[in-house]
Amino acid sequence: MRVDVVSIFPEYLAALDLSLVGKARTSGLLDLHVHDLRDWTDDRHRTVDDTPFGGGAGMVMRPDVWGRALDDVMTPDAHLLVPSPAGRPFTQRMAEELAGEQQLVVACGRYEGIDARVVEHYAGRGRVTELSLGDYVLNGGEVAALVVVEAVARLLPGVVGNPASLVEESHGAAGLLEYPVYTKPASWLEHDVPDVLLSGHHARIERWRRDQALERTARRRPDLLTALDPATLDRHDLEV
Ligand code: 6GU
Repeated sequence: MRVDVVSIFPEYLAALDLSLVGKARTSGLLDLHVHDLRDWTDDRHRTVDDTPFGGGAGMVMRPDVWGRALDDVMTPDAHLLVPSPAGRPFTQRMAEELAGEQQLVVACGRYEGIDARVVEHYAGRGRVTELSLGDYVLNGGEVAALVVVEAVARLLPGVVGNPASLVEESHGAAGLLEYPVYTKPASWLEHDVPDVLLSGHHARIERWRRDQALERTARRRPDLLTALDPATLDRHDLEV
């Protein structure tokens, strides 16, 4: 997969050299390019923003600069992502869909955002998604670019060493939060690992983990429980 990130702070994306994403790049599974938006400015001050029509606080990013950048970077089948607190919530389902794309282009806005005609223009020619990380305000789209690239890259075949670790995680197919996990030592500061996990009884361990996942989800994310397909629940689940 090819990913292009355009930002006025390309150094912000340096973290994508590290860890699993960094390895995916060096192994050729992820072809990632980070661009400086100012490379597409045409004035001595390398201006990317101006005052908002209609008045109000802050500055808005100019559509002409973004248009030149995106025309250069986007291939005909690119999916354009525009991080914004006003976007659709970014979810694991969205990451799964994006993992099937040929090219993702992330347009990182700053200030009060990008002139709305940019999304309008590219939405008329291809796929465009404005996405939000959650209900809070960040200073720009760079953190969202890091989040999207990491969430999508780990779904690409071969990036995560053991594909089984993608199966039983939070926001996976079960629609539940993940159960708690433990390792050695079995006793630490008077906190003991639950006996069932030391029992070697696989059916009981599996049942205990499912109960924990259900309880956790009910307490922390009741919205996820109500969204579950009742057909995925077994008789025992209804007693938890
Ligand atoms: Cl994607 N961008 C900005 N600027 N703020 C946000 C966000 C994105 N998601 C939540 N807050």
